[in-house]
Amino acid sequence: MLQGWRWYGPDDPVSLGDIRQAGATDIVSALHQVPIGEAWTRKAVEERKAIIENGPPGRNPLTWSVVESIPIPDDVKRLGARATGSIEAWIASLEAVAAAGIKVICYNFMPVVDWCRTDLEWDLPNGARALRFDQDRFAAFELHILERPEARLDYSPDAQARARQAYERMSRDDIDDLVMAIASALPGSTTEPMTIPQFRDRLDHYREITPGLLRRHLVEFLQRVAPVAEQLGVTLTLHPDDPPRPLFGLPRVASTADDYQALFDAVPSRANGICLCTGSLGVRADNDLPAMAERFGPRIAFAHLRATKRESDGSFFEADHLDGDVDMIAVLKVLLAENARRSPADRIVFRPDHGHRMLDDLAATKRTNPGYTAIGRLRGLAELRGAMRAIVHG
Ligand code: CS2
Ligand code: MN
Repeated sequence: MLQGWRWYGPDDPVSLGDIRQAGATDIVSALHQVPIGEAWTRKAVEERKAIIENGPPGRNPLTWSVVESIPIPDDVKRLGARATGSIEAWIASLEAVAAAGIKVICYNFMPVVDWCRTDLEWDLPNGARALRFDQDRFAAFELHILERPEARLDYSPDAQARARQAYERMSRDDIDDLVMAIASALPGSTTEPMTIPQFRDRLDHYREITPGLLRRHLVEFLQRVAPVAEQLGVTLTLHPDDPPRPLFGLPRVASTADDYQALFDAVPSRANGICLCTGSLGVRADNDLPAMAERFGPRIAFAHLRATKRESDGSFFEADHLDGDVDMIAVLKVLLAENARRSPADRIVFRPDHGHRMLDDLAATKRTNPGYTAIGRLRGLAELRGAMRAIVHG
């Protein structure tokens, strides 16, 4: 498998030189500067590719192998095939990417909020810091900050009482941090940052969108884009919902094996693929990750390998890459076997996802993207690499 690393572009505090030292060979990047919904130009893609691939002489080469993500604008999620202009712009971006020889594109279909956490600097017992989704703090946000009218129906009286206590414990700064984490869009998010009033408006736009309708819109989108991707030899990989369950009363349709199966049945094109994110999917105890890797093997072009640890109330945090609830060794075995069956041009790219903030990255002066520190991900990648080497060695 190819060792990938997400790079946010020239402003990323982690440099391409750092990535070479981490031992990764493949870059996962996107034109994050382009507003959501605007078509990427071939020129802009070529410029980014040149920055990545024309490294200093004598240094290990890097290849831009995966685009993560071309964002899907809100109207596609709400209107499906009727969002013609947005789908056409998305196809133009896909064509620009394909013209640069990049064969894998990641995307997701989460409405209003992309990946979601309540804590970006949660202290681990070893002194490092992790990302966390705390169910009570999340409920406190919905009930007392966003004040979503129907939210009460989603929580038992007991959960509501815990949310109130969590809210009452928060200082003004805590509240600001929580709003920032949830509403201001985390790094790489494919949804827009929002103020609280904008958040309420966006939720309002989704009133009529049932899970069935959202799935239909995803299928309509794929029916339009997959033939173009197939023609160009590109695989589209759908990133799972993070977390893989409805949030804010909004439907989510990429959370389980059944969700993915429904999409593959509706759009059998070989361009219709999956980004196997073990951390996102692993938040559900009923997602059997080695079984999913086995079942969808040929459709996996890209993998995010990280591990989450679930708590009984629905909270979870990002554990060390080999020490969460997912059986990472079993997943690696399946992926390595799948990869070995493929031609060299078709190898699976994986990246470590969401590392801890640790060692020098803890310095207050250090600018880091939550989950995307150099050292934490280097640790994750090194552990995965060691495990893979041991598996292949037998
Ligand atoms: C991550 C996100 O949530 C996750 O597992 O991989 O960082 C991801 O970048 C976004 O959801 C967009 O793909
Ligand atoms: Mn992921």
